[in-house]
Parts: sequence; C-alpha cells; structure tokens
Amino acid sequence: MDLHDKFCGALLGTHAGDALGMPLEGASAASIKKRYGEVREMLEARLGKGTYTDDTEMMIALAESLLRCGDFDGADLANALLENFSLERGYGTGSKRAMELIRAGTNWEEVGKRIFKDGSYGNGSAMRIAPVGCLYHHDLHKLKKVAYASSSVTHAHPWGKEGAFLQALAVAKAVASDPEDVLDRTKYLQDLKNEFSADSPYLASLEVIEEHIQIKPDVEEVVAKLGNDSRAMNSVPTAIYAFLTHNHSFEETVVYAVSIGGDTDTIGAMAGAIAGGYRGKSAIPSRWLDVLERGTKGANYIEELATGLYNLHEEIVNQR
Ligand code: AR6
Ligand code: MG
Repeated sequence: MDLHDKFCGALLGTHAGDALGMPLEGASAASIKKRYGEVREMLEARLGKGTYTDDTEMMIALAESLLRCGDFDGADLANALLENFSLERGYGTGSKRAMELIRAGTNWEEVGKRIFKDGSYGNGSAMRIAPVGCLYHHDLHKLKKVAYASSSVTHAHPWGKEGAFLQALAVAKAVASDPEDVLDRTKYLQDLKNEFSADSPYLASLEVIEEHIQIKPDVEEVVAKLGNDSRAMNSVPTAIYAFLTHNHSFEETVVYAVSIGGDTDTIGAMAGAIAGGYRGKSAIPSRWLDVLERGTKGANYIEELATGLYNLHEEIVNQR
C-alpha cells in the first residue's frame, strides 16, 4: 500500500469534497436533483471554482499544529485555528465564537466549554479531523485521545467530541485498508460500532447504516434516517454511509455525498477524507485536482502538509 498517497488522498479528498459541495450548501436533495440532475463537475462557487470553505481551512490549521509540535498541543492548535481564520470561508456560529474567545486570550481548555450549552455538537471538529485519522491510524488509543482533545478546543459537547472521533476512526480504518482487497464492510462497521456505548446517538446511526448497506434506499430516506445537517450526529454517519455504499470509487463516493443535500460541503469533505484515505490521491479525478484552489495555502500546500504528516508518522512508528 502506498501510505503517502493515502495521506495525500485524505487531505486533498477533504478539499475536493468541500469544493464540490460548497456551491450546493443548504440546498435539499430534491432541489439539487431538479436543478443539476447530478453534480459531477466543480461548479462556480462563492469564492471561485475549486475553492474550499472553513472545513479545509480548519484542517490545514490542525495539520500545521500537529507538524509544528510533533503531537497534539491544545494551545498551539487554538493559535493555528485563529491564525488561519478567514470569515469569508463560511464558519459556523460556534466556531466563530471560539475564534473570538481565543482572540480574547481565553485558555484553550475553556474555549469549547463556553459555546452553546455544554459545548457545540456541530460537525466542525469532525470535518477537519483527517490529519489525526492519518497520523494515528496505527494507534487507535492515541487517535481517540487526540480526536477528543482536538475537538474540545472548539466543540466540547460529548456528541461533538464523539463525532470527531468517529470521523477520525473512519479515516484511520480506510487508511489501514488495502484498496486492492474487497473492503469487508461488515467488519469495518463493527470496528466502528465497538467504540460507542449503547446510549450514543452514533451507535444508533451505525446500526441504521448496517441495516441499509445492502439495499440502497433513495436519498430522501437517507436524509430521514441519518440526517444531512450541520450537527455531527446528523452528518458524520451520513458521510460514512456515502463511503461504504460507494467504496469502489472516490468520485462516486463524493458525487453521492453532495447529492444528499443540506450541509453538502461538509458531508462532501468528510466522505472525501474517508474515500481519499482509502484509495489515495491517485484515485481523485485529475479534472477535479486540476481546478482545486492553488493559492499560498491551496492544494499544493495541502499536499505538502500530507507529506509532512507521512514523514512524522514514519518517525513515530520507527521510535516505537
Ligand atoms: N445546543 C444546540 N444546538 C447546537 C449545539 C448545542 N449544544 N451545538 C451545536 N448546535 P456550530 P460548526 C447546532 O455552530 O460545527 C459551517 O458551514 C446549532 O444549530 O458549532 O463550526 C461549516 O462548514 C449550530 O449552529 O458550527 C459546517 O458545515 C449547529 O449545530 C457547519 O457550519 C452547528 O454547530 C458547522 O460548523
Ligand atoms: Mg464549510
């Protein structure tokens, strides 16, 4: 397996899914279908074709911080999120509040707790988690710790943290699986289910995925059963479902993910992270890669971050 290609796939997959979904954000599945039939090409978007939103911007911050510190460091991550923050990328209410608190000098361990009641359970900490899923795919104990801690900086609600962990785990399992083999979807799902307790909304959704994995229901039913909004519980399982029902192809996973409507950029970004971690950068259509944003922190930079994470991963594994 080409692990370097997989790390690049997970990070650029986030960018590609985010960019494909961005112009459709907030539209229902029915209205997307009516207007476009299906969305298979990058469309003109708010910030231009192939541009990314807060999802990828926060992922860049997380990767930068992991690389700078060689590990999770809450204070550094808080600074990195603020340094990268640009309002026009389209941040959620909770994340915007987090940036204000960080800017005001609030201790990083306090920030997440002061947002909504008991913290946010928005999908913001799950959509940026691909670097954690890659870096710690060989060590799920560490992965869990870092997923929770990295979430808590902005999304401290237990469901926010669990959502980030589930998405990190989904990416990690994809990175660890050989795309040349047939993916054992039953085992993949069971491995995810094993990490959640009976009272977790994520366990219930993973069971719904299990029931619907063979019979592909129509998109409306997926929305009704798994959700498509910006709460982590209503979007992380949806992205996993998109991957598991289309794991033969990166393109099909992401095209399907954005067709579900609602929080399309984020469901696209998360499905893209998993499918990219599974099949690698080489499976991302070149006509998509060609139009991805190429600024100072564009697709080339994201690929450099993925290479940095790959090198750091090799260092960590060799030290053990
Ligand atoms: N109580 C009630 N509602 C909540 C709670 C809570 N504790 N936590 C979250 N919500 P937010 P994000 C609801 O604002 O996760 C961007 O477009 C509430 O309705 O923390 O940073 C991104 O690209 C809240 O507005 O945002 C993502 O797609 C919503 O969940 C999306 O926004 C999202 O939580 C979410 O980003
Ligand atoms: Mg977004």
